[in-house]
Amino acid sequence: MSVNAPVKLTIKDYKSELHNDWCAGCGDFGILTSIQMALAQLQLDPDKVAVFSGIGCSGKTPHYINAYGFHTLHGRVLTVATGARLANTKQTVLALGGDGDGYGIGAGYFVGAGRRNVDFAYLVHNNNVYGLTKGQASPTLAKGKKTKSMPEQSIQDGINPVAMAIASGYTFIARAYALEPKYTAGIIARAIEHRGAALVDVLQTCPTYNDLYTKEWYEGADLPEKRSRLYKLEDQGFDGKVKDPTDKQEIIAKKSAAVARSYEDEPIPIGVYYEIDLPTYEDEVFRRIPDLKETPLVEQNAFERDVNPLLEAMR
Ligand SMILES: Cc1ncc(C[n+]2csc(CCOP(=O)(O)OP(=O)(O)O)c2C)c(N)n1
Repeated sequence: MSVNAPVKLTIKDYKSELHNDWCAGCGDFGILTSIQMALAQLQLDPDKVAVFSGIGCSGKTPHYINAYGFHTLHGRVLTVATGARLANTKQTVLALGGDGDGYGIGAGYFVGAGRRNVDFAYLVHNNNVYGLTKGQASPTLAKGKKTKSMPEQSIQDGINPVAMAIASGYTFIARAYALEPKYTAGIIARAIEHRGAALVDVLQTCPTYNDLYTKEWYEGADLPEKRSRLYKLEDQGFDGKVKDPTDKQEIIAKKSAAVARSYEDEPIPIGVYYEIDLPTYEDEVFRRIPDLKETPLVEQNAFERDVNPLLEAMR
């Protein structure tokens, strides 16, 4: 082998040495493996990847990935990920957190990030509960449902993350299942490669607090012929990709089809619901401040910038 032969990165290259303290059988393990598989699939240098998380069991994920990482504040992961991406547009940015983090306390930021279309991939570990704080109902748990960690049935209805993402302006929207890492890795790789804000809502089991949506439930262990409660959109010929992003009618048709599928609850569709190629927030920043394209903010010396034209304009 030549000394200059490129080194092929494998899953091992994205694993950290830190001790993992998730519960045995947690769906977070499947999501972690899926992320590492996706990074290896794309052969991304760990130095060029930054992973941001909110607070929750899922928030520990960056600790277990060999890349840059930042465990931020509850519900604020998208604000930090947005800032980091804009400061260094040479970095691949992954944001992740729980469904409580993203769709509850972080819901306003969720909408704002979709509107901006900053180029990052956001993975939501959707286990229907607040895992870290002992299993209270999260925003995705439907009205009338009661997990073993709740004293009563949920008093309010659940939200629909896919429909919420469509309405907010995300340009890549998918759903995956934590215990199918190979498939989930493929979806995550597509979300990373997509230019713009990508959401992957990952259905995740919580063996400690959620006794309703278990591995056995998702995989239909109780159903005739053990028929899975999940199906893949592409297996039914569904194609959520907008071919002509200037065609309003096509956009409306594709958004409507995605929303309709997202309300199916048994079986639940997984796969890519919607995808469109639109200018990103960064494109607009580069149009206004062209030198940021070649030299990201982190590589510039702010003190050397001539701020006089800006001060003049504000006079
Ligand atoms: C501002 C703020 N409010 C509340 C909390 C307490 N808290 C920590 S994690 C969490 C919810 C975690 O649930 P989720 O986001 O679904 O993640 P999971 O633990 O299930 O991965 C809450 C309410 C906090 N840390 N900060």
